[in-house]
Amino acid sequence: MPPKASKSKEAPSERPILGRFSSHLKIGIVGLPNVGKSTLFNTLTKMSIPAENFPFCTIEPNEARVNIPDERFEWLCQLFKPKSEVSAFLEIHDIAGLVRGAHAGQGLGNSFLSHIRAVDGIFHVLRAFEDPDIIHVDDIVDPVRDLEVISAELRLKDIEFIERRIEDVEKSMKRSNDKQLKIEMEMCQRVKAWLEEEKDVRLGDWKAADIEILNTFQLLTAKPVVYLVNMNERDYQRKKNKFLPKIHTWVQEHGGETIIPFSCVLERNLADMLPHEADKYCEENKVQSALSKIIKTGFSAINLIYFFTAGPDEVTDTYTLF
Ligand SMILES: Nc1nc2c(ncn2[C@@H]2O[C@H](COP(=O)(O)OP(=O)(O)OP(=O)(O)O)[C@@H](O)[C@H]2O)c(=O)[nH]1
Ligand SMILES: [Mg+2]
Repeated sequence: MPPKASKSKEAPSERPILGRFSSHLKIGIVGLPNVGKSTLFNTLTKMSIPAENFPFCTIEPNEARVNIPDERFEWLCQLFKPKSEVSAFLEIHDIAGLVRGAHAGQGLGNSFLSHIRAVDGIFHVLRAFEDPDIIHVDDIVDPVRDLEVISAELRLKDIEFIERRIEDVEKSMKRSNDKQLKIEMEMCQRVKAWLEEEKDVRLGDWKAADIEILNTFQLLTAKPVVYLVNMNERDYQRKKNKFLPKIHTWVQEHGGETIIPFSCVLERNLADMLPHEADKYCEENKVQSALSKIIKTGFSAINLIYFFTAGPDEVTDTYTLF
């Protein structure tokens, strides 16, 4: 028997995006210590909106606004020559490294988890470069283990939040018969069970009413994620890295979000060159900066209003996975 019309209308064709509608979106750079987050932040923010076009461009040393590269916008500006050109922007936050046990206060712990709570989406930076001079907190470079560590920390923090919320709602229910409290309690129990199965909230099949409640929680695992894999320049150039196949498999098993390979070293070198030198270098070495793709993909991953075509998933398209 065919499904009822009303039911098929309800069925979501794609996973709903949790989050908020805003023209002021923030994305946080998250990962273990020493994986290249600040280096990426510094190169990304060299792409900042020029000061005269956008006041308060640099908010704090670890927060900056970058404009969203958009050829349509540039074309319109060239055509109409407006007095001021203010394009869409993304606010990027460089967040200090998380370590195992951060949810319980290890490392720089809890305060950084609260910084993650304040952003709309996450750039999860993974270290896929080996360099004995750059210490890895867990000694050996293993990005899949790192993915497990960070995602577990975010989930554990969410469980802690939900448990506290359950206690609060329970207290309120003793004082009031409000139907809304019952709905919230039921939602909290479902979210807690989901997290305890080691699943991230953003991967749940939530209904519109659920999402309305979920959005008030600002859970860490509800935030959209883009994985940025930092590799050495040679691997980036030859589109091959020994860790990439395993990262790809892990990501496919945990939501299948976009993976963007990049090279901090290359980006830093390009940022230090004059534009024509950088162009020449890229042409001679057959490489391209990944920054513009990173910004566009980050913006479209968290933006509920504008959608850019971020292009195909570069990993599955052009990278050697096996
Ligand atoms: N060899 C190599 N070194 C890198 C690369 N990316 C970053 N580094 C170096 O790794 C060190 C740490 O880089 P940061 O960008 O400060 O790392 P981070 O993730 O911000 O670290 P925390 O702020 O401590 O969490 C610096 O000495 C960088 O120069 C890379 O792709 N290759
Ligand atoms: Mg840093």
